[in-house]
Amino acid sequence: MSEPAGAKPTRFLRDYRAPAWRIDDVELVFDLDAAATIVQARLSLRQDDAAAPLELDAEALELLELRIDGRVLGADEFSLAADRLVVPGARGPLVLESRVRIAPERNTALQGLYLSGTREQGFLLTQCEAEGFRRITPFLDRSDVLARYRVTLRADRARYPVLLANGNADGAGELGDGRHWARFVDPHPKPSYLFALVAGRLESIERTFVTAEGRRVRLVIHAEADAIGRCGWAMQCLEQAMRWDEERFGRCYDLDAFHVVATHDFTMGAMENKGLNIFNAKYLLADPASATDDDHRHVLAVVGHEYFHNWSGNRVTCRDWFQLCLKEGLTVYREQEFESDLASRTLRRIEDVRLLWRAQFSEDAGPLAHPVRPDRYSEINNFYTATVYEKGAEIVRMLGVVLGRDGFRRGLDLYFARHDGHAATIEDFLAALGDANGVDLSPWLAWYEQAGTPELRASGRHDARRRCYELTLEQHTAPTPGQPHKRALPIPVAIALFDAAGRALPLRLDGEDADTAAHERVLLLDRDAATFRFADIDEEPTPSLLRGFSAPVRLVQDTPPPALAALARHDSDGFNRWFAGDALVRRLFAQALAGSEPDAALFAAWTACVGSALDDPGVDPALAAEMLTIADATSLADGLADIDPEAVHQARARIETGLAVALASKLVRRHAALGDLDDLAVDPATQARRRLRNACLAALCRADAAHAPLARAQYARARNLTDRLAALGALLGMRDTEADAALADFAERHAGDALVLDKWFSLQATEADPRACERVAALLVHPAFRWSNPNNVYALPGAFALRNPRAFHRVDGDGYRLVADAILRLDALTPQVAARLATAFGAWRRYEPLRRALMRRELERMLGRERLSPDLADILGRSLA
Ligand code: 0A1
Ligand code: ZN
Repeated sequence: MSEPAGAKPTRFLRDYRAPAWRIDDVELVFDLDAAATIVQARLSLRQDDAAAPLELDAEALELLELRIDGRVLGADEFSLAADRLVVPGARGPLVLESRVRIAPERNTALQGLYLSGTREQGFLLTQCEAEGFRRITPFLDRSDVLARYRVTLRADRARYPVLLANGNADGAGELGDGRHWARFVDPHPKPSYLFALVAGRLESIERTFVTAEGRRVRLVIHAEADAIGRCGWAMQCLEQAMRWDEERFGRCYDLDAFHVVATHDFTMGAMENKGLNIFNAKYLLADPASATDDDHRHVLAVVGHEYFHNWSGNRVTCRDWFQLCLKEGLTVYREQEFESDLASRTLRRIEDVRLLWRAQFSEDAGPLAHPVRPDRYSEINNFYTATVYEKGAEIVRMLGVVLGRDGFRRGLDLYFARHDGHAATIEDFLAALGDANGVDLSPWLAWYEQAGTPELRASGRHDARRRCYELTLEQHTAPTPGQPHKRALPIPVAIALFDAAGRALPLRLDGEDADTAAHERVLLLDRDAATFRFADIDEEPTPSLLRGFSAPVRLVQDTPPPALAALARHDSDGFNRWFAGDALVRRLFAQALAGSEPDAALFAAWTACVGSALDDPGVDPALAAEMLTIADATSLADGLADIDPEAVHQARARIETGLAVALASKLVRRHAALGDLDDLAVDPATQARRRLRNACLAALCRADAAHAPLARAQYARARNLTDRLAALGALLGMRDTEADAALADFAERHAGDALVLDKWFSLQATEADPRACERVAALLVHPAFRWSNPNNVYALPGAFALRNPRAFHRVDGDGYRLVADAILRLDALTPQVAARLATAFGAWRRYEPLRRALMRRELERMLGRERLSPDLADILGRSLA
């Protein structure tokens, strides 16, 4: 397959070669200025392959001077093309010195050194993952070149009072003429993608943390003056994350200072630069007035995630970008465990599985499907995907299930000990985990190499005469691009069997010892199909399968509805209670989509389960809220062909409204009973109750317009953002006469607060109404919307394209046109963001013929545009292939 015009050439994992040259030490001197920054680099290079010429990555750099061992090179001694600096005659070892000029304020791609905010007020910062460092200085910009860095920053003191880079501070002083300098030394060898600097007018808050090894560490969070007051929560999260990683995984911090910086201009969530994490403000700033409960938990998770990278990513890094999941899958898993230990394990698991279904299963079902470890890529920035992150974390979770908590810890200890200070591969990871436990984990490589969501079929049969229960498990994975034939994968299936009274039965497989029987166990399906026979089972049991979602598969089970309903009421695994409810919803949805009246008994069984969760004070309110919240339209459409999003919406709405109507009186009661909450508390228990109260409110407003006064009153009284936004959403959803006034009030109240206005944009962009398209078009010219700001883009056209299937897929094609126009406009500014939006068109072949044709037309229109970025060209090319 050849690349479309504008795309970079494809790289293949099989072509990996160790670097021919290496860099041991790096000295950098920056003369910082938004319009023109001068970067001087001094690299100590070693040559490992005598035949290989010296080739450095260099992009968007104006080269001023090049020296080798002190001698200035003439123009005929090197060549500088679009992205490469070649010095054919160079022989190592040598010292290469370069001086280049770059223009941070013109860098709208937000990779390399760029300006956050305005030229007068903003600050300078870097983003180097994956390949941004080559936009700062010529370098071997690959993750298996690990070097020690010494960095000097020089800048005007008044304009750039704060100067930061990775590592420990190593002096600072005045330069005269109003300028000053600061030096940093990072003792840990690191790849260039972890380099960072920050310079500007920033305020800070500071704490001291003493590690379990006795190191005193300065923790400093930096933000612009108007935001520093919202950093306290993040600081608490950071301290918790550091302590947790010591206790759970024995990992301590390793520098004298840990800096965290917030920016409003960032293409992703945050970045784990060594000792100098940089955060999208969205994932760092939080207080009850300007952030929701979900935001508070996201800050906890992302602060944890970036901090945990210090070991899983930084101390042990990736050999090449094909191994991206090595650091991301493991770190997402660590982040999930952190939040599960600190807040609610069940809630986090439900949220992760919802995300997996919505984002990863759908990615795996279309032309952009790729293995967790891709074997090829054209633009690596396009592989920061749900597959690499979420499915990558699922694989680590499965290994955790199979090895057990202690075994997994032993394995991880060995992995960190073996590879500390080095760049590793997935094979290294599996070998360490396996060696520490005396098992061969190589069959698990298949999970990393094979794309697609496996389907797991489960069917059970009770044999009364032989007093046994036979469970047959079968797996099948459909072909994905480039992988027509799939192998069987090792699939851990956590299981319990319940008797009619809801008691878990002892699980003894035929031939096993009687006293080994546990009440929950993990079956490993490691071939196409297998039958497991449980002994001493006197009655037809209710199987609870895939407990805690023990594998990222699509479960097809023949469990009858009454058994699912029993699980939804009594399963001792909170996740599986919700999962059983979801299975009932999907059956009802299938009936509604087929145009038939949903089965009354099934419907009654489901609403009774949700109702009992609502009534039962012993049920975690967060779980009750989740049971009230049915799967989103994208996830309900999983596995369907010829999707008609309008029909999906109608079928889903019918079930959702039906539930709310059936439970109306219970909802009113529970909503009222939950009324008495501390508005400003954000502890997990209060958050859970607030979540349930707002889920009740949303359901009531769906059931009957007569409940509008509840939402209006909550809007007027709300003292925190969670409640105010929930009320606004309810009013908007029911098209209340006061919705527009409330929208206007909200915008006025939060004017000037970019993060809150982003929520206001998103709420309108995701309203499940075809007219959202016109609303989004109008909001694109709102004064608070800037095309150059990725958060604004994700909040408005992004939310519309990726989270409003009903309006995006409007049958007149206006939704598609709007988004395609937005993508083309963005491509000239921030290609990475444009490419992300374009994934909304990826699943085009799964829609009914009319929409399929309309989507294809937009894809082709975009691809026909001249001067596409490599990022966008890659997504469009793969989508149409
Ligand atoms: N490594 C970061 C995510 C990240 C990736 C790419 C970026 O720019 C192209 C920025 C951030 C993480 O996983 O947190
Ligand atoms: Zn990460």
